[in-house]
Amino acid sequence: MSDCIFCKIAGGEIPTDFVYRDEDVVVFRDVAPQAPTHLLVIPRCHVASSAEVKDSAVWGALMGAAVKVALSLGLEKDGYRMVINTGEGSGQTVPHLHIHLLSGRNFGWPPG
Ligand code: D5M
Repeated sequence: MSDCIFCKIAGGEIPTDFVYRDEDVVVFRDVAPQAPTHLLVIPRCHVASSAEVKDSAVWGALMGAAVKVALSLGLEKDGYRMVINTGEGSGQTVPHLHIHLLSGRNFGWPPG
């Protein structure tokens, strides 16, 4: 999608230091980190939100990449949290599906 900032990041139009890339997924650092480690895991294809996923293979690619990156960084030692905001009411601000991968501090429950 031409005016989607995450499509531009995935497509290389916006220079980005990727933490991980494969043919379906890219992972990069959140510009406004909410934890010492705060990564965004996104599909290369444009999907507006989790509610818009039509192909379940997207979930396999996204979750597989997220856990692979988490383990490669040793985040399981202190724990990590994955968050998917869906829709404005949840706090979603960028309408391109993304998993927040957060670690490096204690997280409260229930989430705010
Ligand atoms: O999360 C959207 C997240 O995307 C939010 O934490 C800021 C981040 N963001 C927005 N633009 C950028 C760029 N250009 N680089 C890195 N991170 C970015 P949401 O769940 O939609 O609120």
